Amino acid sequence: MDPKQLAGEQAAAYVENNMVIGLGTGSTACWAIKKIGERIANEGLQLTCTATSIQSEKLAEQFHIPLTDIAQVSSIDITIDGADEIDRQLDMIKGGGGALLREKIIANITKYYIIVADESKYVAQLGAFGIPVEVVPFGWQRTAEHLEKLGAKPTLRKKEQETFITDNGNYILDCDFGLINDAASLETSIHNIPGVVVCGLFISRAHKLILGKKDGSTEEI
Ligand code: ABF
Repeated sequence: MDPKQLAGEQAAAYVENNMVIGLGTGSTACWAIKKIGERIANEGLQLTCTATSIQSEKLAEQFHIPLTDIAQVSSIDITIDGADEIDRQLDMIKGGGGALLREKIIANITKYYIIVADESKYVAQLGAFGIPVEVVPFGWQRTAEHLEKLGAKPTLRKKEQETFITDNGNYILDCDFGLINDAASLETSIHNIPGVVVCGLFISRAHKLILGKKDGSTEEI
């Protein structure tokens, strides 16, 4: 079985009746969303679900999961989400899918944040994957210059030769900082730059990591 499917389906087993659930973004979280949809149908689970992106909203619709707008949700019991990199302290780089702002807003109100990933995402030190930084379009070039002063090589994200626009109407600068030594300080420094909406460093937010492995096993950390 696909390691992403292994991890996603194992995470879905943590969902219990009457919970409030956050539905993450990405191909690994997709498997959890699919399994949650199956459990609702087979077990008659009563859940309140909210989504971290238009992509996960569409998956919820595809798998017949009724959604509640985030405006009606003050706290979330479990969110199941993916990551681009996650280290031994469960600090992460997220945002490769462009959903980092809504993911971080939902992570902030989540009691138990479960990350699902294939083992390639589990790293000794963050940074091989450039940090996605969501920025407002106004003056993005000046924002990029501030990120360069922090040591980044920022690249404006494109999709099919056009500037990528997030669900929130913003741009993303993918910032190569090299391997990161003090992720918590870097997250704060990036967030202090005018024009930055959110950065893709998620520090001390994950409660559990479920890794799917090529040998068909999983590991919970
Ligand atoms: C999302 O999951 C993003 O934060 C991250 O970029 C993505 C990883 O996608 P995948 O599971 O497809 O590798 O939450």
